[in-house]
Amino acid sequence: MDKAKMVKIYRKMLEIRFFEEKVFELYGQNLVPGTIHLYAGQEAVAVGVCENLREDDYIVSTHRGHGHCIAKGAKLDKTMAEILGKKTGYCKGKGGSMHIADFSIGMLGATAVVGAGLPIATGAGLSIKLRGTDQVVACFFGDGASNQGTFHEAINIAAIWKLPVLFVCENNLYAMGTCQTQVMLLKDIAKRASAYGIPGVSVNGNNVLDIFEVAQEAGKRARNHEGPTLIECKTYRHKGHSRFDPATYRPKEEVKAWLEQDPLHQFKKWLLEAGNVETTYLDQIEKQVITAIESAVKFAKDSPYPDPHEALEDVHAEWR
Ligand SMILES: Cc1ncc(C[n+]2csc(CCOP(=O)(O)OP(=O)(O)O)c2C)c(N)n1
Ligand SMILES: [Mg+2]
Repeated sequence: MDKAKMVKIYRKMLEIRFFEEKVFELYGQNLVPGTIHLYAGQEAVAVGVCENLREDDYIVSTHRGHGHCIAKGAKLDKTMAEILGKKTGYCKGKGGSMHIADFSIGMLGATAVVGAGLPIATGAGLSIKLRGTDQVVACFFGDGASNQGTFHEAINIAAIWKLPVLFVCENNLYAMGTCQTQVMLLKDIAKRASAYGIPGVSVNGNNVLDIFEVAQEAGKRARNHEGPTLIECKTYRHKGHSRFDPATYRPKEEVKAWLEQDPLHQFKKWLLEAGNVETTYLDQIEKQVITAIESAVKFAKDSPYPDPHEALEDVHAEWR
């Protein structure tokens, strides 16, 4: 990987982290309708995977999806406007944080229904196969979602038909307040891949370079029409499940240990030590990202809310 690519990866991870911090702050000011599910701590997954995708590839996201959108190339201002429910947002303010989508960048949608993204990804994979292109789909979902029936059905069909899907499980150890150990005996969710006859790989979800490599391999396999891969990224969310959750169910030592493995700090350290990148250069990038986020917030705050008369527009498809 060349230096420009490494720096691009750092910038993207930083954009996601600072974006999330801003959303958290705006929520406190009552500017975000509904709730929010923060992605801080999991940035390496979105960026490590999406840096292997082309503009015409697809992603399918979850309730914790701001990071996936930004990693796939969503503009910060339109994403922020959507989260604030403004007319200038990607879905004219009607999707909000949990139902944001933008087909023009291959972002097929976030969904608040746990596990609902997997069949959508399989469907997109089938559409690619029928159209005969070499696109791929990356489907993000959580450890909790991997216990839904949709996980089994979607992966099994994708395996049988050799569909070009990267099933990316973000195992952050918890589904709301439920720890993985309370609901499954398996330690590695990737092992479930063997039930479908496809490769399954567990990777350090806080190491962006490791994820990049695994996703690269899975991407090649998908583009070569060899079928899907299940990638389990072991990671941790820094905050509670949603804005309302103080996450007191997590042992303090566990939180401390994971915070010490912050993906952003680890990658910065690596860039400075092994990547041969200067501190001053990274400081400069940090300033640019802060400015970009501030301008996105201004854009969103200055934008109007949709008119109540538009409430039902774009909600149902036209009958043709
Ligand atoms: C079908 C369904 N069941 C339950 C819920 C309530 N719910 C929302 S998020 C969530 C936990 C999801 O956990 P996981 O898949 O691990 O994703 P994470 O929140 O950790 O990113 C649950 C149970 C829901 N939204 N949809
Ligand atoms: Mg989880």
